[in-house]
Amino acid sequence: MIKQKTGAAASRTRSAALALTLVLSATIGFALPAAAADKVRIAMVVKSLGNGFFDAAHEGAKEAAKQLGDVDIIYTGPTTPTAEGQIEIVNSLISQKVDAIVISANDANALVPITKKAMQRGIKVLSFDSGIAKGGRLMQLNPSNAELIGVKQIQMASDAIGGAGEVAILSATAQATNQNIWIGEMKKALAKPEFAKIKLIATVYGDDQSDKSYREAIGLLRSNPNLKAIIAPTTVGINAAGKAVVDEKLVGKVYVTGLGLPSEMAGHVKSGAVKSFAIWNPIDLGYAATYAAYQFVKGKAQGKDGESISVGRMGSIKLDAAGEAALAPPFTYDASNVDKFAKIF
Ligand code: RAM
Repeated sequence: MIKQKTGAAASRTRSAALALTLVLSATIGFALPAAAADKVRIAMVVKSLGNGFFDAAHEGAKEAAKQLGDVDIIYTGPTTPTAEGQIEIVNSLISQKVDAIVISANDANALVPITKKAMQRGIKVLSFDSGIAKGGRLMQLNPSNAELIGVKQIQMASDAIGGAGEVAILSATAQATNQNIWIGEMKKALAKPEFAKIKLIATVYGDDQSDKSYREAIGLLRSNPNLKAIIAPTTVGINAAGKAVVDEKLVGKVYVTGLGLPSEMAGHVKSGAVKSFAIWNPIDLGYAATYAAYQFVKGKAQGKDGESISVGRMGSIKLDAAGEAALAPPFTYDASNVDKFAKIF
């Protein structure tokens, strides 16, 4: 027969159980940080938070982390796209002793001293999307070939306006490495005979902020009555320009093109403000950058000229003499396919 425990015996059992719980939680308490310390900590530092393009890149980073199994992602960035904000963040990541930093830089040169410091402390620094100058990172992952991105945008503008007329560029920040390279390529493309009738009349900067980009687009539209197209090589800018064209009742008179996210651009294609735009897959870009960072941490990549780095489901990337590699060509979106891709990014 099971005897009921006396009060004293029951309380002894309770305290034994409590002691056991304490021992267990102490063990787990020690075990958890030890397990976390075994993990590779990769920080993704973006130009600024709240940008859908980088949210998609973060999705890719998380996918790579899940596949690799022993990676923790720290997703971070300043609230506005400034080099100063990123410098502060990198400084704090150095104190946190992360293993790697993958950064889309707000300035090619201003970040070099701080990322050099990070590398001296053993942190693997890679730039992706918007690069850091060669000495400040181990490699730069470009989404695609820069010339292709430049020509593509001029071609789309030309197609939209019948091959002739005034165009203007609405960019991100004036220091953005990637946009400045693409603007240079657009200017080279405009020098080609097939685009001789297209005239670039202005380049303005919306700083990858929706409100500033919108105001800059309105300014372009109001002060240039003969403007035929706004080319925005930024997902934030192109979205704001599409809205400005609709609000100014200029659909059919001014076309917007450039680099956009299908999820943000589907409405602008429907309104008629946009005929076509392009982009690469930002999820793939974030995935490949994270995967490459892991290879550096594990000593499987050094950043040498000609080196091939395996990037999981994306295959491998090859570094050139400038320590750069590129992913796939940009894809074009229009009324025929934008809704399908809007569900993805
Ligand atoms: C914005 C950012 C990013 C750029 C895309 C196209 O989201 O400026 O750096 O690659 O546009």
